[in-house]
Amino acid sequence: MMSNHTQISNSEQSNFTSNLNSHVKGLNVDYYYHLGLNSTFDLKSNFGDVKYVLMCGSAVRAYEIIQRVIQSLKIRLPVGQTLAPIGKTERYSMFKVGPVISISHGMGKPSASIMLHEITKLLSAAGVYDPIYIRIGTSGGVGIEGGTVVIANGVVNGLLEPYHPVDVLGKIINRPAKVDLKIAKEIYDLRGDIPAIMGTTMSTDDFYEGQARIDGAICDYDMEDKLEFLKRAYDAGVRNIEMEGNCCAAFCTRLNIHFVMVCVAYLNRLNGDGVSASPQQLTQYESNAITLVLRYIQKKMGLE
Ligand code: R2B
Ligand code: URA
Repeated sequence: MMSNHTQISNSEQSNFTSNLNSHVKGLNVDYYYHLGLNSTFDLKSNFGDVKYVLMCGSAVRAYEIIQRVIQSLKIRLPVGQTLAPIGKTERYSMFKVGPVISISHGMGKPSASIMLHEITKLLSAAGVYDPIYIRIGTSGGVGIEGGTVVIANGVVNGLLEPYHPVDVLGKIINRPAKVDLKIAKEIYDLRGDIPAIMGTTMSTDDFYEGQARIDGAICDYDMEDKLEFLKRAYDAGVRNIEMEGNCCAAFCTRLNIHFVMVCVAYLNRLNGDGVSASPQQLTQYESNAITLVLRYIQKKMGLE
């Protein structure tokens, strides 16, 4: 039942600008407040060539990702120069090289949503056409080993529904959350030696109770309840759990922007709750998810 809802691609061409809020066009200046930028900057010359928006949780990872982009796209920075974040960094960190933006969205859907609104308006004002948004993340696996990369072929919320509920004017709007299956499959086909699968990703509103952990400060259920829920999720196709995917997917579905999500599993949640892998191991896991996405971008840019 789930897959009927979740396995619908965004359309081939993403003319997202025509779907944007028309009130924005009437503003003299549009403030991308949390990014520390506004529409009076020369957005066209600085951002007009963007094609790929790589989104991740932390500022540190956004920097690591852009360093990997520089290497893999063979971009040469002027000698002695390092890449600086664009705009302000209190909330998010954004970097750009060539057609790629790497930007952090923080933890959880409210934080991700604000970043999505502002970067999308900025890209529209810059004249960007048909961008691809890719979330590169970490997650807990369900029935898969730590280190496995999950390329989402569907996204569900913590109720196992393929929606992202948004409160608007005192009412809940259940926005459908879909991924671009064509791009997801293309990325999967580039896995080579990287352990990777396609599966449904569950996006929750919390790391502990929302993800059926028994090691949070509050837990009103027992181990049996936890495993019953995780097995129910597994049976519905869920292979990993994280905290922003359905918000990103629903935002992109609403605006007709291509969206895919590539998240590595840190652990198998059927075996435990604590993230016990070593920092080196976790870095390697994350690196695998980044490598997969870079293989896709390299292929699209003819750089293989
Ligand atoms: C994955 O990891 C974070 C929680 O540890 C959260 O942002 C997510 O989606
Ligand atoms: N991120 C999550 O949201 N859950 C996990 O279990 C690991 C990383």
